[in-house]
Amino acid sequence: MNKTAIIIIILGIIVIGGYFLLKGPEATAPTDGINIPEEEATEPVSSEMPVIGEEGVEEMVVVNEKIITYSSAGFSPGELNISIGETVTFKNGSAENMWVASGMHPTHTLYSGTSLSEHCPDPLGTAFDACAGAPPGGSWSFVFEKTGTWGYHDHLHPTLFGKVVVE
Ligand SMILES: [Cu+2]
Repeated sequence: MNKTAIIIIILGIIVIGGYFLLKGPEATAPTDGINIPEEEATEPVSSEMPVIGEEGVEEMVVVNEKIITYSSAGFSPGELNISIGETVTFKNGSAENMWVASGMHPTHTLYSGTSLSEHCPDPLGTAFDACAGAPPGGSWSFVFEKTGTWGYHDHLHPTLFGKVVVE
């Protein structure tokens, strides 16, 4: 056997050994919750699984987010039913800016009881009015804290509108 063959064999052993070292113990198949030995049951969850509260995980876990997509044809779905406290994200899939705002155009008083000139800008997000245009590919999110049927429109294209029903 020449040196090269020996080196190849040694490298192979290192690679295979390293693979098993990195792979760690075989994952156990999920059971129906019965007969899990106490040791396994108390083991921490696999590090590959996101855990709420861990650093960097908050962005991945968006609770109760509903999506409405905007295009040049309008908002889709045109009517969305949600529960109070839920977040609706309006995604701009059109080629122009999108300014989501509560009815009625042009004052936007329906949701907040205040007009555009009174509630904009709205950094706390209380008026259901983006108060600005989101660019193509951008989005705008709003948390609905009031029950009711809330008509809205694109302030830049007021003929395009929809409604969010909050229960
Ligand atoms: Cu408007």
